[in-house]
Amino acid sequence: MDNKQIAQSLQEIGDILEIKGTDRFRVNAYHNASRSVLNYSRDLRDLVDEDPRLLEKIPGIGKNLGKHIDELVNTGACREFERIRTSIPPGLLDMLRVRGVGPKKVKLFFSELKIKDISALEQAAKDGILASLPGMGEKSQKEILEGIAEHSKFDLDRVMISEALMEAEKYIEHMRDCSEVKRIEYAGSLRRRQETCGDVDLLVGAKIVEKVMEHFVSYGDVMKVLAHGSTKSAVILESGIQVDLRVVDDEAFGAALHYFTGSKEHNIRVRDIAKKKGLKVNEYGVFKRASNKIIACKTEEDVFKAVGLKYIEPELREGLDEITAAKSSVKGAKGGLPRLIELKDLKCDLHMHSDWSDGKSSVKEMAENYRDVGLKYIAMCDHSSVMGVTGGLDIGKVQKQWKEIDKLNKKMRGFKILKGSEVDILKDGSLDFSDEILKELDIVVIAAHMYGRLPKAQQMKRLIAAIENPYSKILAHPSGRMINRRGPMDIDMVKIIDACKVNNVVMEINSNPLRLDLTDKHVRIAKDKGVKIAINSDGHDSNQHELLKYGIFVARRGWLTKNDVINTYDLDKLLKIWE
Ligand code: DGT
Ligand code: CA
Ligand code: CA
Repeated sequence: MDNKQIAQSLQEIGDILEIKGTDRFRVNAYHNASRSVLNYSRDLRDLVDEDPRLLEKIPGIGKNLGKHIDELVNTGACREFERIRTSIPPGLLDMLRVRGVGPKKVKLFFSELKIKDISALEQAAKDGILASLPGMGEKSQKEILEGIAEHSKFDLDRVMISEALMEAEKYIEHMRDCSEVKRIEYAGSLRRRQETCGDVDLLVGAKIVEKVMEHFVSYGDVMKVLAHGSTKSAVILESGIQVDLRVVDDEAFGAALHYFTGSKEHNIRVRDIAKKKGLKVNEYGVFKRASNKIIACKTEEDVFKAVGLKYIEPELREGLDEITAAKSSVKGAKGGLPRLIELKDLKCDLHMHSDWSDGKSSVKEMAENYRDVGLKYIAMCDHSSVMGVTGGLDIGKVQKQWKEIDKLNKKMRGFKILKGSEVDILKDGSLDFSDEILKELDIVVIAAHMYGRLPKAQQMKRLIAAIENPYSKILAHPSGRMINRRGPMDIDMVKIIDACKVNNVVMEINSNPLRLDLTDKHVRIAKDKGVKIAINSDGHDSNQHELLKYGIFVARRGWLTKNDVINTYDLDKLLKIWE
């Protein structure tokens, strides 16, 4: 269990206690402990290894909780937590996942109406009886129905790519300890960099299979072994993620890697192309149909070449038009395929927060850490004043921050901090700063954080008014969606893209793995319409430049080259965009 999972357990226990009506003090203790663990800089597993008593040094964790966490870390479960968890009907916990429903409401619904799960809640809302409960009303009843509709749309069996990637990398590290493993890669949707993954597919090239399979199922984070076979095995990890393993002869690794990377649609199209050439493709290689003679299998490059295609990057293998673009008959080294942008192409990050608003690090720490990974400049974009809850900056504070930035810029050589702001789009589409401030800012990132549920026509009018503001430079997280948590605003994204084109506004790929907004599909539409894209970390911590890779994944899935992304520009060129 990592810190995040431990924090989730603590949060959940706090929620259960709150539903049960346990005293405030105990409830708060769990919730505070959860936050504290989440923010703790060291891995609790290391702490427990060193000395479990060190747990008590974490703010909000005393002797008792320390013991529970120790047990959780060592055994993957805690008897006390299990006892609490089974003391309420399991459906009550599911209800907490509906937007707008917290522990207090679950308690209310259960105690007043004996509502035990989401379907009973939906029925009660439809029957109109929720509205009459104390503290409720027609409006909150309607919101709950909307929350349930939204919840049912999420595919909670899929995990965010960041989680899948982390689990895959740890597993691969474990697998490398097995001397039989000659080659190992992850394949499937993770390798294609899809925003969520149904499972993690690992592929190993080896000569002797049994030892590899033994090593696979004996991994410490395995919760359940689903299959333990001679070519295939599958497990569920503590985190709930399923991992499939295929072991193939390392001589045929390329063919297997291509097959298991998919997508299924891509594979089908490749097979069709091969068929027309009298060839057959499967996970073992490319064969001549007539003689069954193998002609390629060692590397993916060999496989593509054998069927008359240029190498197609995994991110493009969705069975769309990548095959047509990759035909060898198309001129140029890459034919009709784009030379996809890479992480190393980025020169700047244009959307991040410091401790002036809701970030955790100082402007200086942000600048130094982003500089140390090779960036040449950043735009500090703390929130504007409406975002009071996140410590949004009023005009006075903004001007004060400018002084700090000027000072830092004098000291930092070969690196520049731009003065920016993430300015809120107000309900009527106006921006949360006056023109006097806006015109002084180097970078104006506009974003909608509130009023996400306005009716479509009103929402469109609002966003387009903001895009038309002459000071708007970048539209941040354009849809507002959060993966598995909150759907996008009710808008016509293609029209928003058109408005950005007309008004010379750059659209952001927000790299936070929970957002990944714009989506790959809309990125490609924006590119085709000639709208420039920014890839930003939206970092709230000086190490969150690490998130940029997820933005790059989305950009690559949207067929973007270096030229399509403004973060690859030198500062002079960047500022000319909006001249
Ligand atoms: P996921 O797991 O839902 O996020 O998506 P994938 O693409 O990782 O799908 P998965 O794990 O079911 O299978 C991994 C790859 O194996 C898939 O992308 C292509 C290949 N594959 C699986 N089943 C078939 C199939 O029936 N036909 C073909 N041509 N390929 C398949
Ligand atoms: Ca998969
Ligand atoms: Ca799979």
